[in-house]
Amino acid sequence: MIDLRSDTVTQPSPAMREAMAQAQVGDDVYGEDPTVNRLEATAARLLGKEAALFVPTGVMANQLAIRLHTRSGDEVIVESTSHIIRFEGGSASSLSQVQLCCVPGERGLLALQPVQAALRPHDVHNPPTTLLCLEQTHNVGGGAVYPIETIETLTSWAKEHGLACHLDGARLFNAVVATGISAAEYARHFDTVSFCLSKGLGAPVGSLIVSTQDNIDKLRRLRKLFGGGMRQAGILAAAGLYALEHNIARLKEDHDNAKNLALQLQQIPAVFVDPDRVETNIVVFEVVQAERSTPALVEAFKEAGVLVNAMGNRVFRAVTHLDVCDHDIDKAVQLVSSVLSA
Ligand code: TLP
Repeated sequence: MIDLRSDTVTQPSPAMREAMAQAQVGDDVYGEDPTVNRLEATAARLLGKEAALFVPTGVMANQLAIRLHTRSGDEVIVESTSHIIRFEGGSASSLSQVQLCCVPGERGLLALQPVQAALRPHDVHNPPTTLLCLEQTHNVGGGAVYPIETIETLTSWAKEHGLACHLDGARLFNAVVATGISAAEYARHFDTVSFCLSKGLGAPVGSLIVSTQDNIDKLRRLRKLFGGGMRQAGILAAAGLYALEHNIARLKEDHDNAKNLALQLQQIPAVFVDPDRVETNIVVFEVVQAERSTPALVEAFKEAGVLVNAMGNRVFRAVTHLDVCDHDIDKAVQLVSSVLSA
């Protein structure tokens, strides 16, 4: 089975498991896990921030950031197809009692003018807009990379208007590898940045959130409040350290595989895909075939031996990662082609 549903599906490699087995651990709620402390220091250094906090998931990282930067009744500007609105179970409204203002973007990327228009004037009728969240790379946008200039424009404007800025950088390192711009250069524009170890970086669990020391102290308390205080988490942090050391540069292979996948899919008459839009490790493609429904197509691909996720009406997402190689890509295209010509 060639699993292209997500880069979350990777198995920890034998070397990563060995690093986990050897990890020194302690009780992290007491701040005594040396491996977690080392991971947090490494993440802070990599992103050029004062401090970092290890959390179980990307969702928790985003939700902690929202809780940190807002008060109940505030409004948060997000892009309409962002992970925060689409895939986090409504947690921003449930956990932080904020309202999300969804601004449409182009492939998930916001432009200044519609964001400016979303800012509500100070008025007793209006919720205070206190936070802007961006996503790098953009998941539903097909792994699209925010140009650094756009980030600068949006965040400068936000700061001028008193909004805090959070980056959901679940796949920030894909952007780093695609552009050559450092994680610290991206991070410098934001008050908080989260990134995931459990996506392209290949760790089984974990995300980090980086910020000032003062914010991280507050987030540490909020993490406890959200039920995310972990004990001998060094076993997981060791996987994260291994991932940061060994699995960043190799993301280029995933990007090459994704581009190759798009170029080959483009040759299939029933498929529409624009390879020029494939900037990182996500390929969004459409099947132009009216006879079969979206779930029927997902099932047919699965029966043939390829797993992809449906993203819309006959629109699918294929994600490359460290457990698929170039041969798997060739094979996946053959299988998709055979399903569509059947
Ligand atoms: N994305 C998952 C699913 O939840 C859709 C995936 O398969 O792509 N931010 C972004 C941009 C993400 O893509 C994800 C996970 C998260 C946050 C949440 O991370 P986890 O799953 O660790 O909570």
